[in-house]
Amino acid sequence: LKIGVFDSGIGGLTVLKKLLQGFPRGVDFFYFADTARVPYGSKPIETLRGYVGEIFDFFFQLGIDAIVTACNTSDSILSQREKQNLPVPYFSIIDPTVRAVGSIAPKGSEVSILATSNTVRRSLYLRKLFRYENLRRITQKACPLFVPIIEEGIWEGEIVDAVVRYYLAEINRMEPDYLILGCTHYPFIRKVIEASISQKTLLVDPADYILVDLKNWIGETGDKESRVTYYVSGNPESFQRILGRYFQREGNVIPVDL
Ligand code: DGN
Repeated sequence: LKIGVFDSGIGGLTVLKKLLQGFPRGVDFFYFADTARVPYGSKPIETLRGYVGEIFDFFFQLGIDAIVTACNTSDSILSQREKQNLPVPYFSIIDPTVRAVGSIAPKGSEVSILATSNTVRRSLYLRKLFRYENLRRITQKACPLFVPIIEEGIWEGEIVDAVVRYYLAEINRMEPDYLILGCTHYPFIRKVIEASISQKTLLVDPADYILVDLKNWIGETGDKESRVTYYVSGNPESFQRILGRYFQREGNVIPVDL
């Protein structure tokens, strides 16, 4: 079974990590990182649609069986119809997260979403969560500095502390019951975010829910060990370094010129 996983950069690795834990066997993962064109967070929507279309075409040439969106920004900019009309199943990261939070949150719960500027502009989380009557207040906050810092390999220390403090000040005053990490890069700085928020706020990592959806679809897998091939549009060496730091091992990284 061939599964294509993509992100603008290294953020989707936080999703891939959970997918590998969920599927130690039976899946061939193809991870595409558009590192030459990251960040996607504030580029014009039409430009991004072109990028995502190129990544999908690349996946189709590889003969993948399904697409897992490890990028909330890309998930936000595609229409429902575009997702449904793809030749292979498309797994949204936003939809299962909304369903999970909407169904577990007790009456009167407050939810906040941290995401890129484009995800906030498209407001998919917000609009979908609004349908749940048990949620009282839903807010979102764009954190455009997070992705460049994380792509730079800065995952802790004073720069991260300062930027987290800057973006989370308002949320910390509101003390929401749930805080959704609405960008797959953010789990890289999860510890810092966790340390800065109220004890009563529960952090939600959407990767947990896309995994559930994928599990339901795949069912039983074969017993050959799962493996990953990485494709990057940018510098393969710097991507390899990140893999070493994040997974404690190197990977098979192939440069691609889209
Ligand atoms: N990691 C992506 C997301 O989940 O939205 C986007 C990061 C970016 O390119 N700004």
